[in-house]
Amino acid sequence: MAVERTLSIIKPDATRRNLTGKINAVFEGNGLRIVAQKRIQLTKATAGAFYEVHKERPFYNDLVSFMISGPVVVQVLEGENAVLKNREVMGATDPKKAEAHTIRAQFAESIEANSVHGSDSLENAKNEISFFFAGTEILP
Ligand code: RTP
Ligand code: MG
Repeated sequence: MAVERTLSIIKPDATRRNLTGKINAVFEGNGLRIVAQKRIQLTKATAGAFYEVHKERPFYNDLVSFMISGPVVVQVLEGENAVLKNREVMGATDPKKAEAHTIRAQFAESIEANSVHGSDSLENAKNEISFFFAGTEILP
């Protein structure tokens, strides 16, 4: 297995409920190391650009509004198989369908306010990490 990096975002529903530490404990407990992290307020332009791939989806405008409704924590997670590992730890998009031990099953409010984002492929992870972080901000 290869050591990979993936982009994670703790979404506004979770920062609002003071869940950053609990979510980070799940990452760290599953062998994902937080090698970069910052709390930021996304703008409509930034959130819109980040979710550009979903532009034609019916939930796009709502998703952008939700993502700018409060601060987010953007982070780089590193570990063996980090992209897939993080997707497993996050659980299904819809918390009702997520396995019980996952972040979304434990913390998400709805299919939209689902507490975390995680890159879905190694290629997207590289692009998403460079969207938010300079190389010098990542400290393994
Ligand atoms: P993410 O990109 O945030 O890691 O989540 P994902 O891959 O599990 O889900 P994706 O299909 O990429 O959708 C991105 C985000 O859009 C919101 N969403 N809302 N209202 C809806 O039916 C709906 N479907 C998706 C969620 O916040 C989802 O995480
Ligand atoms: Mg996705």
